[in-house]
Amino acid sequence: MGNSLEVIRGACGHDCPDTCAWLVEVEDGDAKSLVGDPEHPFTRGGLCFKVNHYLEERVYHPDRVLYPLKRVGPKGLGKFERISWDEALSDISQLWKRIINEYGAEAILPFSFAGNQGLIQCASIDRRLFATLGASCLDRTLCGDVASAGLIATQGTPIGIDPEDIVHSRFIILWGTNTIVTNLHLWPYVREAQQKGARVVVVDPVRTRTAEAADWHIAPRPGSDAALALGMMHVIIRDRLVDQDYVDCYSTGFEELSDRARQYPPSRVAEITGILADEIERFAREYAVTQPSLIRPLIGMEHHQNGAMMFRTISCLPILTGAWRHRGGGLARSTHALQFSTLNLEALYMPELEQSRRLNMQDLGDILCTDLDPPVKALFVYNCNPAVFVPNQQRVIEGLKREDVFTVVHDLFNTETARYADYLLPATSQVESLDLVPAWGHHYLSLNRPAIEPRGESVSNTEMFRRLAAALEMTEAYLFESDEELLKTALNSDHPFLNGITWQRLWEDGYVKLNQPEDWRPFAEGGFATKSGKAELYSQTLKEAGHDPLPAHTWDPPRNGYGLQLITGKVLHFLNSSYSHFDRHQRAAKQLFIEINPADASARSLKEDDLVRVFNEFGELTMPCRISNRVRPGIAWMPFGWLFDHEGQPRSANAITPTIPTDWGGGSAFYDAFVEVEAIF
Ligand SMILES: Nc1nc2c(c(=O)[nH]1)N[C@H]1C(S)=C(S)[C@@H](COP(=O)(O)OP(=O)(O)OC[C@H]3O[C@@H](n4cnc5c(=O)[nH]c(N)nc54)[C@H](O)[C@@H]3O)O[C@H]1N2
Ligand SMILES: Nc1nc2c(c(=O)[nH]1)N[C@H]1C(S)=C(S)[C@@H](COP(=O)(O)OP(=O)(O)OC[C@H]3O[C@@H](n4cnc5c(=O)[nH]c(N)nc54)[C@H](O)[C@@H]3O)O[C@H]1N2
Ligand SMILES: [Mo]
Repeated sequence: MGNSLEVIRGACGHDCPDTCAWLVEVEDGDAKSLVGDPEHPFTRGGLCFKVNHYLEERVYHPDRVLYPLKRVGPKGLGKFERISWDEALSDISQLWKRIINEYGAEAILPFSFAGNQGLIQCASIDRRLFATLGASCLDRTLCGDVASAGLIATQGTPIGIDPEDIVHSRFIILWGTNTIVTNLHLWPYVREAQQKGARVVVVDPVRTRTAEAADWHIAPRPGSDAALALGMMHVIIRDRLVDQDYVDCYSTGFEELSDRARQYPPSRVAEITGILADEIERFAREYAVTQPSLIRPLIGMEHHQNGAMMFRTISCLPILTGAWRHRGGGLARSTHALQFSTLNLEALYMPELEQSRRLNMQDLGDILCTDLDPPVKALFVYNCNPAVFVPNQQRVIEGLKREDVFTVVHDLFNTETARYADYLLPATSQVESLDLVPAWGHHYLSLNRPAIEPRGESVSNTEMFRRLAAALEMTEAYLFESDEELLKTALNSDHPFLNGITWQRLWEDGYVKLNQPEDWRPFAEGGFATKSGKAELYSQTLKEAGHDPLPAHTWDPPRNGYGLQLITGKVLHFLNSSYSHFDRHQRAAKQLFIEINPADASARSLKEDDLVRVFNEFGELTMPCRISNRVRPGIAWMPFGWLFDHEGQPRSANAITPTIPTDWGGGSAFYDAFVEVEAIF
C-alpha cells in the first residue's frame, strides 16, 4: 500500500467562544499538520497562541496519559502504575457498588465542566449514566449561567444578535470582556465597524489590551456596573432620549424603572463607580443617540456577588433606546442559548432521569470536607481541573487528600487534580473523537471528525461512560448508544434554523451557519421570551423569587479588612488551567505576579518587582509585584491559570479566592476576592 494523504475537517473543542474550524492532514494514520481552515467565514484560518501547536502540545505530547493508571504512594504525589482497562473498570465498579450499598448512590459525585465543550463529549451518556445510578447531580454554574440568568430576567432569554452583525454597529460597548485575549476572532469584526466609523468603548476596571485598542476606556470600580447603567438610564430618561414607541409597545414597567433611575443621578453614580459625572453624562448620551448601538458583554461581570443583577440591569439599556430595532443594535453575549435551542437536547440529556440531590460545583471543598448526609465518598472528575479552577483552593485540596474519598480522574494529562486521584484514565484529544461543536461566539455549527485513531489506550468521554455502564452491569439501551446515534438524536429537531442542516451536509462541509434570515433582528418588534412577551423593566418573577424587581446597585461582599480587590482574569497563553504544563506557554505567561496602582504601592512602600506576600483569610501566595496605571487604585490584578511563583512552585490564584455565591444564577464571585499585599524582606 502506498502513502495515503487525507485532509479531515474538525473544530476546536476548547472552552472558548471562537470554536475555530481546522483541517488535519493525515498520512498513514498519523496527523501531520493541523491548521485553521482559511475558508471558515468567522475564524478565517487563524487559530491562537494556545492551539497553534496542538499536535505537538496535546496530541503527541510526551506527557500525555495513554494508559489507565493506578495510584502508588500518597495522594498528591501524582505517582501511578500502569494497569489494564479491565482491571481499572472492575476496581471502580466494585468500589462504587460497595459505596452505593453502604451510603446510597448520592455518595457518588460526577464533577465535570466544559474542558471539552463539544456537544456529546461535554454532556450525554455521562448525564444519563449518573442519573440512572441516582448519583448526586452537579450544578455546573461557574461560567455563563449567571449572565444568562440576569438577561433572562429582562428578556426571558439570554439570546442576542448574531455577533457577525457587529459590523453594522455604530457604537460598540465591550462591557467586561477582553476581546483581544479571550475572543480573538471577534476582533476583526469590531475593527471593521471601527474603520467604518463606529466608536468602540471598553467598560473594564482594568486597562486591558482591548481597552488600549478602543476609542474610549471607561474604568468603573468592579461590581459597580449596575450603578453605571442606572446612571445612564437616568440621563437617557431625563433628556428624553428614550425610544418611547419601542418602550410602550414592547416593555412593561417603564414608570417604575423611571422612578428607580431618578435615584441614580450622575453625581451619586460617580461616587459609586469612581467615574466622573461628566463622563457618565457623555457616555449615556452618545450611547442613546448613536444607532445602531450594541452592548457586548461576556463573563467579567458575572464573577461578582451581584453578577446576575449587573446583567439584568445593563439589558434594560437597549430596551430604553430601542437599539434592538436596528441591525447591529441591541445586545450580544453568548450564542450558546441560540445554538442549543435549535438542538433536541431533551432527547440527548434525558433530564427527567435526574432526581437526586443537587450540589453546586463552587462548594467542592466544603462538599468533600464536611460530612454531608450522605457524605460524598466517590468523585469522578472529567473535562475540568477543580484543584485549579474552583475557588478556595486550599479547601478543595484538603478534600481531595481525604483517604476516604475515592477519586477517579479522566484527562489527557496528569493534572493538578489527577495528582490526588486513585485512578487516572486516559482521554482522547479532539482529533481522536467525534463531536458536534455548537459555538458560543458565532452562529456556525461544526462537526469535528476524528482524524486519527485514539492514541495508546485512550478513550473519549462517551466511550468511557459506555464502558463504565457495562462494568456496572447496567442494561439500559440508552447507555450504549454510539456517538453517531447521539449526534443524530440531537440534530433531530424541527427548529427552523436547522432547516437543511443534515448530518450528511455537516459531514461533508464540516460547518454550516444556522439557517437564520439574512437580516435577523431577534427583538426588532418585541417578541421577548417572557410570559407577557414583553421586556420586563419591572420583573414580577424576580420579586417572587425574593429579589429586587427593579434594576439596582447592591454590592457588599465581605472585605474583612483587606484593602485591595483582586481580579484574576484570563490570559493569552493559557486556556483556563490548560496549557500551563508547557514550557513555551509558561515562558510566555512569565511567572505569577500581582499588579497594583502606584498609589497603593506607595501607601505600602512597595517598588516594582518587590517580592510580596499576597494574603487573606483563605491563604497566601508570594510573587513579585508590578506597579502600573493599568489598574485603578484599590484594585489588584493577577493572572488566572497555573503559574510558577518565584520559587518555581506552581500556584493558582484560587488559593486566595472566596466561595461567595452570586445573587442568583448559581455562580461564584471569584472577582470579589479582597487581599492585602506586603513586602517580604
Ligand atoms: N486566551 C484565553 N482565552 C479564553 C480563556 C482563557 O483562559 N484564555 N477562557 C475562556 C473562557 S472559559 C471564558 S468564560 C471567556 C471569558 O472571556 P472574558 O469575559 O472576556 O474574560 P474575563 O477575563 O473573565 O473578564 C473580562 C474582563 O472583565 C473585567 N471585569 C472584571 N470585573 C468586572 C466588573 O465588575 N465590571 C466590568 N465592566 N468588567 C469587569 C476584567 O478586568 C476582564 O478584563 O474567555 C475564553 N477565552
Ligand atoms: N480565579 C479564577 N478562577 C476561574 C476563572 C477566573 O477567571 N478566575 N474562570 C472560571 C471559568 S469562566 C471557567 S470556564 C473555569 C474553567 O476551568 P477548567 O476546568 O480549568 O477549564 P479547562 O482548562 O478548559 O479544562 C480543564 C481540563 O479538561 C481537560 N479535557 C479537555 N478535553 C477533555 C476531554 O475530551 N475529556 C476529558 N476527560 N478531559 C478533557 C483538560 O485537559 C483540562 O485538564 O475556571 C473558572 N475559574
Ligand atoms: Mo468560562
